[in-house]
Amino acid sequence: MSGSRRKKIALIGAGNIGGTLAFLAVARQLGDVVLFDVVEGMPQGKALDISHAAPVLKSSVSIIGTNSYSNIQDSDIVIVTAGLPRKPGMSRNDLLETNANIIKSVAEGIKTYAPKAFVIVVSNPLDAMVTMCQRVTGFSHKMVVGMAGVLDSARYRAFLAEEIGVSPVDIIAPVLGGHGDDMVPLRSATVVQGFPVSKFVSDEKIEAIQKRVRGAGGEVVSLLKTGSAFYSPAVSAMEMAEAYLFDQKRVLPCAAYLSGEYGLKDIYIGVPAIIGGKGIEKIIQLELTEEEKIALHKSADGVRELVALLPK
Ligand code: A3D
Repeated sequence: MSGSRRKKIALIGAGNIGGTLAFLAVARQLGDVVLFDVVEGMPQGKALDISHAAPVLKSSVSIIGTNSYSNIQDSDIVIVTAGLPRKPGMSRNDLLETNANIIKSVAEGIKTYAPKAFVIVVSNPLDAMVTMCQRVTGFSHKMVVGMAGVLDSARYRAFLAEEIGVSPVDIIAPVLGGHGDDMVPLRSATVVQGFPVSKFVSDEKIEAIQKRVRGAGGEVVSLLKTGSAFYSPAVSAMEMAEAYLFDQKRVLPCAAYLSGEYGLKDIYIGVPAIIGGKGIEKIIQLELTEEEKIALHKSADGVRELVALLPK
């Protein structure tokens, strides 16, 4: 990353998540923000609105909206939310073909104008879209990552906190695997301030909560009727962005590229990783139970099936 100038944050896709990210980035003064979308006027309108919030937010960073990739030139970080969200009754996988073509064009724009950026992909189906983005940019695997685990874990934490009657802040509840119905909430690593979750909740209740976590995205879609969750995906992507921009060395579950870790190779899938100023600095290898290992590999099979369907 460059030295003294303000950081530059490019957001590709100015829809529900992109717009929320733009607001958060300005409110937190992460750097100068460029909000890109193919729809003419919309990113410009959202950027103008947010720029009028800046004085009240006591924020000194700038924000512009654009339909031109040239404006993302030399961005330090790019967060990709371009693509269709689910409608009620749809699975994330139903978005594959449309979003793969969108990600292809987005990745070409990033490759041309922001070749040194750390890229966080949010578009669904997540594991396949991050794979596509890395393939087209040709960037190092350490610099292209997918956001899903922070959100899936946050959902798990929120549901557990509600059940137990404690703050979600005190719960660590990692979710690994692909961002789909086969995701793997890790009971063996789920703790309340270091104490095993089984001290607080019955096995049956944990099972029911894990099932709800797997379907939580769909639960939001069916309530909203148009669009999918956006506040929680936006703050989750922002947590990863801050870990990179401020070299925080955070341990976060994210869709990272594996080269043999967890017995998996040449695949993007959700695992705990350290994010710092060099991107994905390390994959953390946890001791999984036999049941969790099987579930992770089953989830990986599902990701591979989707990746095989990606257009060349
Ligand atoms: P939405 O509000 O529809 O915004 C998507 C934006 O992408 C729209 O403004 C489109 O105009 C724009 N777009 C379409 N084509 C292009 C293109 N070629 N280049 C640039 N922009 C384009 O959706 P959203 O913000 O709610 O969701 C965005 C994506 O995130 C969807 O694919 C969702 O399924 C996905 N999502 C992922 C998670 C994860 O946890 C991984 C959670 C929630 C949503």
